[in-house]
Amino acid sequence: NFCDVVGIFCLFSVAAALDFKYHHTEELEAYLKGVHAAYPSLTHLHSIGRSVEGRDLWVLVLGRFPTHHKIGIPEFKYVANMHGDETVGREILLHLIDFLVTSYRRDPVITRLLNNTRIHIMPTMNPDGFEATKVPDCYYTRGRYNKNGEDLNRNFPDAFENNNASIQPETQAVMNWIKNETFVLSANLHGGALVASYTFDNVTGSLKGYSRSPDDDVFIHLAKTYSFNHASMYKGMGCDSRQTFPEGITNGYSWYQLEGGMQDYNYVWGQCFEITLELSCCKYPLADQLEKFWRDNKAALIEYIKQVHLGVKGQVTDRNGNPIPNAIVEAKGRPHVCPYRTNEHGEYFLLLLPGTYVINATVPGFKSMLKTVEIPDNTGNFSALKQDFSFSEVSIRSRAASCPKTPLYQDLERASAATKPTLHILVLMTVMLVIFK
Ligand SMILES: *[C@@H]1O[C@H](CO)[C@@H](O)[C@H](O)[C@H]1NC(C)=O
Ligand SMILES: *[C@@H]1O[C@H](CO)[C@@H](O)[C@H](O)[C@H]1NC(C)=O
Ligand SMILES: *[C@@H]1O[C@H](CO)[C@@H](O)[C@H](O)[C@H]1NC(C)=O
Ligand SMILES: *[C@@H]1O[C@H](CO)[C@@H](O)[C@H](O)[C@H]1NC(C)=O
Ligand SMILES: *[C@@H]1O[C@H](CO)[C@@H](O)[C@H](O)[C@H]1NC(C)=O
Ligand SMILES: CC(=O)N[C@H]1CO[C@H](CO)[C@@H](O)[C@@H]1O
Ligand SMILES: [Zn+2]
Repeated sequence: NFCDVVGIFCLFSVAAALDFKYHHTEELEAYLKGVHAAYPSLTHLHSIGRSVEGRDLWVLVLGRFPTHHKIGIPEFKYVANMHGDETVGREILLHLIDFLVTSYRRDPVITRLLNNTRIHIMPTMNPDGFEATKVPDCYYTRGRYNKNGEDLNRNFPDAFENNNASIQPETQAVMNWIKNETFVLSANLHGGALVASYTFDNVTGSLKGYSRSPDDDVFIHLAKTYSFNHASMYKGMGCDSRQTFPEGITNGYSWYQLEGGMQDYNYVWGQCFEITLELSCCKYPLADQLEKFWRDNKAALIEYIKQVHLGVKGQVTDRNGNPIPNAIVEAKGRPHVCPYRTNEHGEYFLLLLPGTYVINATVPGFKSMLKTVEIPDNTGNFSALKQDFSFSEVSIRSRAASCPKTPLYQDLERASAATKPTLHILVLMTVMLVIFK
């Protein structure tokens, strides 16, 4: 690590300093600042905004180029503790940080992972809710909500329905952050159950109990990557006998419907595949269990990050080799209702399982370019397949384009909607289950 490399006595012996205990606001900030001071070239620490009570929303970025995006290096994120009383994720992300920085240049796999991935870690999205939860408690408490009493995982613009909730500062900060970075893959850490849940959470009409996205196969793979690398999640026992999850995964809507969730927002408007990880039956367990939670999740957290290298990536350029932003790049047969577009560097990233795909790159106003790609099983390779597109007839930058933040799937689904689930079933499900995701 850094201390070894420069051969000085290290003031911040981070590994030894990180106990298995709960880190409150000041301790969490001190820990993150200590890591950054000890590993200044491997980490970047910044606050993406403030909570209602003015606490910083810290993000530690790790990677060979932590301060900025590099072309071809995908951006990954973990967000924990958006429900302030769900605390396991908050602590295990600190241990993940500790593990990553201390393994760099020692463990060849972690070294390659950090050399080829930019990893953003937000241990708490709801620091006020955490501080409001005074003592460990397995069940739901008011600390779930932010200081204004809003559930942050119901607070995002919804793809299916107008979401009336007024956007909270914590939500706005995350929305700005998502807009600012080209995130490709993400997970959002919760507690109160033991399952990996994937998009969609909401739906218009009845889809026979399953709200399928065009990338359902990829989401199932992502969720299973977590559950099967976890000590017990894959067994699907859930937390009580009334609720089992085969292979430790579930479609979000199949479990229960929710509106304004962060994972649907990431997928629809952030071009980022996000899943929701429920990591503990007890929402806020005693600190003496944290070491076991870290052990149970460590391999899964790492394997999940590696999945950011699935599929295909590349750049779209014009005849002068200049990047074309806002070009639409999609795999044929899996259109996103808000089409995925290249970033300011003309880059695209599409998470796809191994197989043959036709990639369609379209610069609005010009004709499309189609390329058939054979995506190998190369997750161990720390790079997606590379496939660039060069538009010889284009020499201007395309106009800026964006999707409106209004519901998108509504009309699509209503056209084919079957009967809606009856209202009393919805209400019952909501009352019973609203305390998890
Ligand atoms: C990782 O990057 C560092 C810094 O550029 C380089 O010295 C090292 O060889 C790389 N290691 C691997 C395994 O890619
Ligand atoms: C919430 O949204 C619905 C449908 O968009 C609208 O009819 C209703 O008036 C809104 N309620 C509030 C309190 O804004
Ligand atoms: C957005 O990106 C810029 C440039 O990398 C950075 O300075 C700024 O802090 C970022 N803001 C957020 C909210 O992430
Ligand atoms: C390629 O994508 C564009 C933009 O989404 C679409 O209009 C066009 O029909 C697609 N072409 C094919 C052959 O799928
Ligand atoms: C792994 O990456 C190397 C270079 O980055 C490439 O030559 C090789 O074909 C890749 N292997 C697979 C299986 O994708
Ligand atoms: C269109 C639709 O069914 N939207 C639903 C999204 O989720 C909320 C909360 O469960 C429902 O009230 C909406 O009807
Ligand atoms: Zn939660």
